[in-house]
Amino acid sequence: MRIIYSDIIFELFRHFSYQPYSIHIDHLSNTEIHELNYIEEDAKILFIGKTGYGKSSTLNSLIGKECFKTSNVESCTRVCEGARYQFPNQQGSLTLIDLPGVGESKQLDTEYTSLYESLLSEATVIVYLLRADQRDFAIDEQVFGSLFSANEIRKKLIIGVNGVDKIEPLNRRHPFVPTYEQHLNLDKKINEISSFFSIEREAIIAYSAMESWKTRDLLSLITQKVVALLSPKYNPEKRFEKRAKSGDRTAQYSLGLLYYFGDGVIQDYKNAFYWFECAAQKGHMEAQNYLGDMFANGQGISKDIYHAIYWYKNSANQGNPISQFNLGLIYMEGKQVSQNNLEAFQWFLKAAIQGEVAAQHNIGYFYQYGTCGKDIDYDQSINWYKKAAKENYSSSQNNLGYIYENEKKDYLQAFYWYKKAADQDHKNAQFNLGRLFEEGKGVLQSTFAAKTWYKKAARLGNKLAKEKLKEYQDERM
Ligand SMILES: Nc1nc2c(ncn2[C@@H]2O[C@H](COP(=O)(O)OP(=O)(O)OP(=O)(O)O)[C@@H](O)[C@H]2O)c(=O)[nH]1
Ligand SMILES: [Mg+2]
Repeated sequence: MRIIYSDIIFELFRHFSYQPYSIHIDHLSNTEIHELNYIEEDAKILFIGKTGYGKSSTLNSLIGKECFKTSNVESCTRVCEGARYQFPNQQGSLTLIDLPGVGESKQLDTEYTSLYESLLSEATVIVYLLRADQRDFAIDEQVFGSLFSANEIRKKLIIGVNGVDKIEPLNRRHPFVPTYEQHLNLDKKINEISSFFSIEREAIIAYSAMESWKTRDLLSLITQKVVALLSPKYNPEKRFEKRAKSGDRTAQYSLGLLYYFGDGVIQDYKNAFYWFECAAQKGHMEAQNYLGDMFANGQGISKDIYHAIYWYKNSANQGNPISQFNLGLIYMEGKQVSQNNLEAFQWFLKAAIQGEVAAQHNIGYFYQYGTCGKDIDYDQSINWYKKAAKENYSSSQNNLGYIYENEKKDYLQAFYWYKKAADQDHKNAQFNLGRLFEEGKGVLQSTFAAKTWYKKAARLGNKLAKEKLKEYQDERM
């Protein structure tokens, strides 16, 4: 079935006829086939440009058969047709798409240009055709200006300079090989095109469809671009895109993560937000937490603490300790919602029970100071701090030291915990340890050791340690 382009322009890619031809297999190297095999989608290669420049002829040369109608007297291609090469992985394919050419009449140009426009964003690579023997770029300049100004589109662009056999001075070698003079003129032509259209030379390829000269190189260039733009090896997002688009929430979450952290892709909060939201709506617990983060921090969406709480709660109620902790923090800090220590305590407790060390510390703190609507309870406090301290959470170790020193008067224990935190560069613990040495509590008195720890703490910015050191200096004077 052939479909006339104007019938269903927007549905074009989904509906138009792909001929069952495959690309001339000799035109692809084993390495190229191997690289293409990683791709699990259809790479669409558009051939566009002025009528009669050899779009259909180029496709015929790449396919190795006269499948597309060509003519040297009248504009020929009136419909969109394509030839598809299915990759050995049976998942992806490469489709070469022949389109009608511009330059026939003003009215058709407007029509065809809008046809091109509607296809560009879905195209993987666009091959824009020029002729080696052409001098006038007026129409091409217009088409370029209206179609290829966006960077997104330009990175898909290849300029094919067809008809190299027609470049002056003509030669009659058979098979065709350009002469030295033709090579020189071709080189000049390519430079001219490169600067006229502001396209790097690497994206320009000269060939002759008629003589099948270097059409293989054209296919190589197309393949390289397809691989660079679609292969999951170079585009990590491609690993998940297909499944994400078909509604797989795990793939949607993974895609969200890639964009959120810019992991192998350009960091893009809008995209991250989009994919996290898709996954979160489907109940993905971790995606719900990230969505909460994005609302809380105003990433990819305007800051909205109530939406943040909504998503954190969804995630927390599914048992996510990170969301439980985040909710605890929001209510404890009371910056954007009214402070509610009781609510904070309840969320922290849920997270703490699941082993979230920062939450265990906060529960310990609430019991140490009785700031959660409950009475001070040192035994409870010690119990929670110890859980976090065993995971090397230095603030809990320091607070344990403090309770043992000041409430339990167990200086050996105090020394033990301060030392653990001090060894992890906890500056307040270093100061506290210095004090124990100075006062000989839980350890033999040692001014030297006291000074050593004060110095460490002072270096990290502990003010009390600085004052202590100053006192020592003053005593000496
Ligand atoms: N000498 C020479 N002639 C070519 C070459 N490529 C195509 N032609 C001729 O140019 C004429 C037009 O080629 P087509 O392939 O029909 O051009 P098209 O771009 O598809 O044209 P439309 O379908 O009208 O847009 C045909 O007679 C081709 O034989 C080439 O490399 N060298
Ligand atoms: Mg044609």
